[in-house]
Amino acid sequence: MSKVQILDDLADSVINGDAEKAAGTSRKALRTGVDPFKAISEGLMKGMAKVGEDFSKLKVYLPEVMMAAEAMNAALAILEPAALKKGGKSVKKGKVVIGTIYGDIHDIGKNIVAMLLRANGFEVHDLGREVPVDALINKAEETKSDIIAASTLLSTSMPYMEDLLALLKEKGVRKKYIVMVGGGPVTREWAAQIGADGYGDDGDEAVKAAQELLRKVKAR
Ligand code: B12
Repeated sequence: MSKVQILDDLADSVINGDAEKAAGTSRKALRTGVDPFKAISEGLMKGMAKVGEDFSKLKVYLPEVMMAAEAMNAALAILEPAALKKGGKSVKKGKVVIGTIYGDIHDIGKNIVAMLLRANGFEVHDLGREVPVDALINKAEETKSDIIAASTLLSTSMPYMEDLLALLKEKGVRKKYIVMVGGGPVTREWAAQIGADGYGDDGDEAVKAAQELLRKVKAR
């Protein structure tokens, strides 16, 4: 089976919400030498993009989306260790606290960002989903992190990102941290408008922004 066919099968497994096929094809991808990062970005994420598109056109409904998410997670569980091994950066570049912000349970994108940061040498403290803003700050203080990264796919949870920045100021620790935001409804313009330091349209951009922002801070 060709590598292109494997990537297509990964996308299809997410579209069809077939967790077994997603896991099986992920194993096949690794056996065949498909780059795990490529399997995620050009296989799984393509599938999820199609599901999102169909969901907004009411071609599929919430149960199908839930099954797609299960398939995606089953595949990520197999691909992530291989991706981290491939990244293999042993020198820690910086510390990040990450979480999906309060009110939101979407965590696939956040998990991918966390994985890519780890694969690029960051120490990542992932607080999961529906994370209150004070929990993000407390963890950053406790772990002496450099970056606080918040994700949301819900427009109704975006205001909590503004709360995060406000609470950092209120506590007098805003300057201690690089704050990055991202996820579906979040835009570069909005991120700048609320006073966040960084934004990323996807996982690769998130890593680049984290690296660049940290470099600037360390050069000060
Ligand atoms: C899968 C999914 C679900 C799954 C989530 C499973 C899970 N464990 O995550 C389930 C079925 C549970 C779900 C539930 C709901 N969902 Co939903 N869901 C989706 C769907 C189809 C795909 C999201 C996804 O995983 N994308 C794939 C990942 C890889 O992409 P991503 O998240 O965008 O992440 C990338 C970038 O954004 C970026 N990034 C992400 N985070 C961060 C953070 C930082 C710091 C940076 C720099 C970058 C970054 O990098 C990531 C990797 O490349 C979207 C549709 C869509 N077009 O997005 C709807 C969508 C997000 N859901 C939506 C809604 C409304 C809901 C529900 C409220 C539905 C309901 N009525 O119950 C509930 C949410 C309840 C809650 N309290 O949270 C809406 C949100 C609308 C809005 N703007 O507010 C969407 C857009 C669908 C739609 N068109 O209406 N959903």
